[in-house]
Parts: sequence; structure tokens; C-alpha cells
Amino acid sequence: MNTNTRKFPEGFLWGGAVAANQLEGAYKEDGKGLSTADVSPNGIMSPPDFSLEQFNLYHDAIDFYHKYKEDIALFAEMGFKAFRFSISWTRLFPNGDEVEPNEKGLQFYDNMIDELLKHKIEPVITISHYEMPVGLVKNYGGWKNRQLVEFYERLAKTIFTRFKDKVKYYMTFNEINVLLHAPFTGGGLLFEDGQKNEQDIYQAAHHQFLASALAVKAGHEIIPGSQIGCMIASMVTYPYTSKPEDMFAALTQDRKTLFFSDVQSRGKYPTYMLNYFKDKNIQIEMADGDLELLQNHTVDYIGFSYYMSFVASTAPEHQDEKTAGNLLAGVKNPYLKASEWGWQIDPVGLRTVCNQLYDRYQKPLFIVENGLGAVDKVEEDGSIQDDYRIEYLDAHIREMKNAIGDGVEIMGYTSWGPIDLVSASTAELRKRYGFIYVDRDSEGKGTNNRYKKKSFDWYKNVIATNGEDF
Ligand code: BGP
Repeated sequence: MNTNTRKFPEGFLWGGAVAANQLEGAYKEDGKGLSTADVSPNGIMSPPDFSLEQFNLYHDAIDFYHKYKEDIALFAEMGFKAFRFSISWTRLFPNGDEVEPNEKGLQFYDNMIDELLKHKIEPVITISHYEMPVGLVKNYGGWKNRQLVEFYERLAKTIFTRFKDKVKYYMTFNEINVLLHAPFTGGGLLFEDGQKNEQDIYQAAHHQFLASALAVKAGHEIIPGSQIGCMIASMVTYPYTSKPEDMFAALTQDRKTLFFSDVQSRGKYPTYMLNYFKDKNIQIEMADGDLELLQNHTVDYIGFSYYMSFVASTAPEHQDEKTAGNLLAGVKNPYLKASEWGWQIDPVGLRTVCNQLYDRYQKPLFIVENGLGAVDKVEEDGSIQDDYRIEYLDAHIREMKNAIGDGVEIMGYTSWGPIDLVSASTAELRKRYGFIYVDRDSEGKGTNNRYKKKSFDWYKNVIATNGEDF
């Protein structure tokens, strides 16, 4: 291969990604309301506990709310070009349905963004990342209620109007497809019998599609030249064997994910999904004008997270040997090793997914999450030798570079959790992703001081050489 084609473009957005509830803390400060994360004691897959007596690591997280200057200085030292973060809905609209935003909440993000710009780091905003006001769950039933579209549109417009001169990159919903797997975290949905119900889930998805299209519309009007993307958890699936049925099972599994980006990027419901709804007797309530809205305001780029790949098999014996994945258990791939949490490590899968998404949509891609969750050990001399993390990221960055060589347009790469933060699926601090170690444990004990891991200098060099020499 001609190595010149395998080159990261000038201005490639290297950096890191976080979510408000996983690092900010200060969950009751400056007028913030209670969010669904604040009542998710065991992570995103578990049911909520509306009692505040329950200890919850998200309440204080790593106290980024007060330490952001120190943390951003460390990101700047690594040479970050971009920092992806989410806006906590409840800092701006504590119950979700207020008409006027909370100025103190806006001020926090204003200050934080100024700090990023001071260091020449491009802010990348996720408007909604796995949390919403508890008020919208209790009083409206979450995203199955169409009124949420209006509340979200208000949130998005408030953000665009306030940050229009400072922020160009946005994405509408984090891992929108995870609504299928974690409907409370993705959509504030609760089910009376505790059983997931696809009718509510897909109705909620329709409302999120509308909300996303309205945000794209408003963003383009308020900020000419802004880039507003979707964000999916990519879940590339391989057939276990070359048996045609396995191949079809893999395709069907992938469509569960791609359905979301199909609607947001192609602007219409794909026939395979409309037929699925008919088969399952799922009736999506739509209003006049909904389909035009989706068609007229598609996303500018495809944002996605990539951690692992999946396998589909029709063989009964494979159904019993699931991986230990905490978000989604799947069939084991005999060719891959897995992380301690059962996430199957597959760098080549990243190249595959980049090619698939680009072939399908012909829009720029933005890899906005990737990383290894691992337990780190602090050595006696205070160092953290996280070679396993370097190995994981190194292999994935090489495959991203191969994808660029294949002709895929990639805007940037923000690795997940550049500073240790609370895990979304397990609500603990044992599972760490950072280049920066935070001295805090899952019981909330520790100094909360920050220390550089071995991977800190490694990533700094990746960025300094624009991915040429690492
Ligand atoms: C993604 C989420 C993030 C993040 C990451 C790692 O699904 O968008 O919020 O947490 O996964 O997951 P975990 O924290 O469960 O290891």
C-alpha cells in the first residue's frame, strides 16, 4: 500500500471525550436539578432508585465542576486539539420543563469553554448524554411522551444561542441506539412489569429523531457552518460461520444499530424497519410533517463509539457461551481476547466499521469514543504502568489510519475518559480509561488528586506527530 494515503489530515481533531454526569459531581450545586444519573446507583443497565439516601458515585464523581481548570491544563499538556463533553440538562433546566434556563448552569459551561479556547482546544458538545431531568421521567413518562421534543428543542436552542461564537461541533444524543438496551438511561423509560416493551422504545426513538432533526435545523440557523452529528454505539457483528443463516443473523443484528443512523443520516425510516414494526404490531404515532422534518434536517457527520465487535450465530450451543459483557452479552469470538469486563478487543473491527459506515452514508466520520476499561495499579514509586492501555489504543489508532488509507474521511478521534471517571455501566471507579489517574475509589475514598499514567506521554506523542510516529 502507498503509505502516503495512510496519513492523518491536517487539523485532525485528536482529544478525549467525557460525559457530564460521569465526571462533574456537584450534583446539587448552583441550582442543578436531579438527573436520571443521580438516581442510577448501579449504572445505566439497572433500574433507578429515586431515594437520595442511596450512595451514588455520580453525585461527586471526580469533581470536575471545581477542578476543570487543572484538568484542562493537563489535556492541553497532552496537546489535545478537541475535547468532547456533554451538557448536563439539569444544570440548565432543573426539572426539564422550565421556560427560562438557569443562568448559573450556563455560566459554568461558558467558563469551561473559555478555558478550553484559552488552550486552543476545540469544544465538542454532546447535547444529551445518558441522562435527563428526573422531573421529565416522573411528570411526563420520559421520551415516550411527545412533549419532550419541545423541551429538548428549547435545551438545544439555549445551547446554540449561548455558545454560537465559541462552539462549532455538536452531536445530538449520545449512543442513541442504546435506548434499545438501556431504555431508562437512554430515554427515561420505566415499564410497569419491568419488561422492556418495544412499542414504547420505538415511540421514544421517534421522538428523539424529531428532537435531533429540530436541533440540526436550529443549529444550522443559529450557527452558520456548524457541524451537527448523530452518535451511535457501533456494534459491528460477524457471522460465527460462513453458514448463510449466520450471515443473515449478523446483518439483522447490525440493522438494530444502523436503523438509528439510517433515520438520522438518510432522513427516512428504512423499509426493513417499517416491516419489522408491522410484523411486531408496533404502531409509531406520527404527526403531519414529521417525515418531512426528518428528511430535511439530516446530520452533517456520523459520530460513533467503538469498543468491541460482536458475533451472531444460529447454533443453539453458542447461545449458552455468552461473553461477560456488562452492556451487551454476546457470542464469544474465538479469535479475540476480551477485557476484564468481557468486551472483546478487536482493532481490525474499527477499520471494518469505518468502511461500512462510510460506504453507507458517504459522510465524514468522527470516532468520539474508544478505549480500554481496566483496573490500574499504583506502584510503590507512585507510577502507573498502563502498557495494556497503550497496546489497545495503539492498535486501534493504527487501524483507524488504515481506514483513512482505504479512503474513509475521518474528522477526529476522542478517546473515552482521558481522565479516570465513573463508569456508565457499572457506576464504579475500578474500571478506568484515563491517561490521568484520579485518586478516588468506588467507595468515594481518596484524595481526588490527579497523576499522570505512562500512557499520558505516549498519547502526547501520538498527537504531537499527528499519528505519524508512535
Ligand atoms: C459508552 C458511553 C460512555 C462510557 C463508555 C464506557 O457506552 O457513551 O458514557 O461510559 O461507554 O462504558 P463504561 O463506563 O460502562 O465502561
